[in-house]
Amino acid sequence: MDLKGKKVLVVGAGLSGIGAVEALCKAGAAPVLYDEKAAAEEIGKKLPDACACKIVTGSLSEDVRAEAELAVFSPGVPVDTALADRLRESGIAIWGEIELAYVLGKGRVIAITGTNGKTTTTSLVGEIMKRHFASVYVVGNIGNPYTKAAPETADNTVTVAEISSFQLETIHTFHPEVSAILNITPDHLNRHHTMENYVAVKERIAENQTKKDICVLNYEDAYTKDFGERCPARVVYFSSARRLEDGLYLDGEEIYQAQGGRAERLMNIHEMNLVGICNVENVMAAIAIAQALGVPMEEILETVRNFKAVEHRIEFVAAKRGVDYYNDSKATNPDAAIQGIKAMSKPTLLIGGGFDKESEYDDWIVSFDGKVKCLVLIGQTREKIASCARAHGITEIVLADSFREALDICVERAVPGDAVLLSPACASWGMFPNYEVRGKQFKEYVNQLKEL
Ligand code: UMA
Repeated sequence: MDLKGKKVLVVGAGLSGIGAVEALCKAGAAPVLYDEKAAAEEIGKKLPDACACKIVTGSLSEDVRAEAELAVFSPGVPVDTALADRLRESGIAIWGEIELAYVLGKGRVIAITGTNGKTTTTSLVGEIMKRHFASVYVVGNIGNPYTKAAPETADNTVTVAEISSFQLETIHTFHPEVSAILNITPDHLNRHHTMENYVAVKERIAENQTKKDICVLNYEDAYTKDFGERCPARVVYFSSARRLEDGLYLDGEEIYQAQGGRAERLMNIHEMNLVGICNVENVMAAIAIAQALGVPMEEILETVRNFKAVEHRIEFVAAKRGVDYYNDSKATNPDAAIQGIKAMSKPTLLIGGGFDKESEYDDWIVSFDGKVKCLVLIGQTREKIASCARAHGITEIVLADSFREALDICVERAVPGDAVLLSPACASWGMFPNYEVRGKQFKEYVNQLKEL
């Protein structure tokens, strides 16, 4: 589609919307930026001077909507609203920021999704690519809008995109050369309503791929294993639980790669700086992706050996007064939080709770496995989690009225040899703008703790 002169309604004035407006301006389009809640003055400050654009806030008038020739929705804006329906009824296509970036961009594209592990895998793949290729962009749900990079991409660039389920709802022609679905467990059900919808939207990452492309899938996840049977791309599986005839797998502490039943040892997991089986899976996926792009194996493994944990993902912050503090703020759903508590080996004071995404907490509580000596709960979900924990026999539960109070309680109750883990199993919304702010506040608090 030629975007020159096109009137494009961009919905949402966060990172994604601002990125979309900038890219549209560069493409010669005429964007109108609409945000239901943010103030026009604040939005104006975020836009570069070169980007003249009409800003609309509050309710959207029929006139403005009727003028649009295309709509670009931010990922946080649902597509089952009255506005989306009106646009579709008028024959206006709704693109996401990912679709827009893909249409405007060039070069090779890798796309990584999954309920958990996306950011770690995307960062690692980005590092591997940067070592091998001259021009690499790491974009998407990782916090860096794809549209910022798209106008700069060229035939020789590689774009590594972390893609969320929200972003996959609004793709149309998006066609990565290599895609990956790391795992699918219940998350964002308030937005997607059913697990079936959530799985279907995750699978869309491969919908435009052909047998010339590759899709990397987890053999141990029932949803992704099943998808492998009908995936339009060539599938490369990885497994942390069994030997595969073809693909990557973990056997004991060693990672192997097999082809037609012939296996080659790649590395020992202790050569990595990452902890937990989830990270072994992320590494295997990253290796498969990088290999599909033609990066030599020794180069891939060298980068894996040097790669450190991503901020906010089971991140060791400091040892204070004999207590280890870990920031796992990125555990915004129960499944991610299971990985967090699994990685702990000491008696743990666990901070959980936050925004209610209608998740179930039973599996998370069961995974505590006697390690949680005190469960400190915050936010909208604290009562729901507390009653679930009680039902599973957990008695040491404290409800805190603020994040600060939760941290104070942990410091008071922890003794040398304990760990304090922020791994909330919930989104941060309602108390914080995002999980990064929650994690940074945790780290600031820990770092200012004095030794006694
Ligand atoms: N807004 C409306 N109408 C609505 C909803 C929101 O106008 O119905 C407005 C809000 O007032 C706000 C703006 O939209 O001003 C926010 O848009 P957004 O929620 O899409 O957030 P962005 O700042 O654009 O960030 C988004 C992603 N956020 C979400 O998907 C919620 C970021 O992922 C992503 O890094 C960024 O685009 C760049 O691609 C964050 C995230 O939380 C990390 N992702 C979820 C997750 O990982 O679980 C999916």
